[in-house]
Amino acid sequence: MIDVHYWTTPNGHKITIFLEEAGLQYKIFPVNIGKGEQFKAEFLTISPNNRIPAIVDHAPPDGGKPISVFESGAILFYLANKTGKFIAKDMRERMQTLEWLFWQMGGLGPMAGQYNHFGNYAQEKLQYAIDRYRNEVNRLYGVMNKRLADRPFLAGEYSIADMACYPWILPERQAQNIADFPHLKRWHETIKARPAVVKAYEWTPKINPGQGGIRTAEERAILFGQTAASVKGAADRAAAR
Ligand SMILES: N[C@@H](CCC(=O)N[C@@H](CS)C(=O)NCC(=O)O)C(=O)O
Repeated sequence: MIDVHYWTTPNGHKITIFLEEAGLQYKIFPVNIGKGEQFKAEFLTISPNNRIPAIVDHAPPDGGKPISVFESGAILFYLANKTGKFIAKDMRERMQTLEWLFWQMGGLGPMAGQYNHFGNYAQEKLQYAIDRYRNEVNRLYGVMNKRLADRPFLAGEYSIADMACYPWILPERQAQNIADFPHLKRWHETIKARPAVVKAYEWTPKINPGQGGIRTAEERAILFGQTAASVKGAADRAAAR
């Protein structure tokens, strides 16, 4: 059994997609990041960066004690290694999968995240920041579109690289016109129709029926007001218990 510490966000969806695709047994532990549950002491012991997702695998492949993993890319890599699925065995193809996985983790995810912040969430509209991140997301869409022009998936067969990227292609939220990227559009539609992907997204209305972005001042303060003091505060609270 795998415990999934999860919220209904793109990085959370990556993991439920893998688990559904691989048919692994898992249990969802919701971490409501709008309410600050990512600062609970028990969560920080497995996810010291106070971010979802994180997993605990009670039956790791080495037969040892349960293992926890945080960072969605590391989790996908762990699960691919555990199951031997969605990552190529051939060294060259395997490296391509990792290249595109790291590309998502270091590029598409952070840049789209910053666009979401400045374009959708920030109350003060800073045109320079909005343009900067919308353009960068546009460039990254172009990179993916080109890559997908002559292959069905990012690294040969459908893999953890596709699972990492898919939840982050949100053209409307990212002020992008998907029609400008026909190969990306085809790839996105193909993955969206996969039964495991449909199932993975069924968690959203169950866990977070009011899904719809950050609305309250409290949610803003929790998510956008973090400093080192937030992490230290959580550690102090845990020590005082
Ligand atoms: N690089 C991390 C990013 C994780 C991340 O940013 N998670 C967001 C939700 S998508 C989160 O937990 N936010 C809580 C917070 O900002 O305190 C990963 O891929 O796992």
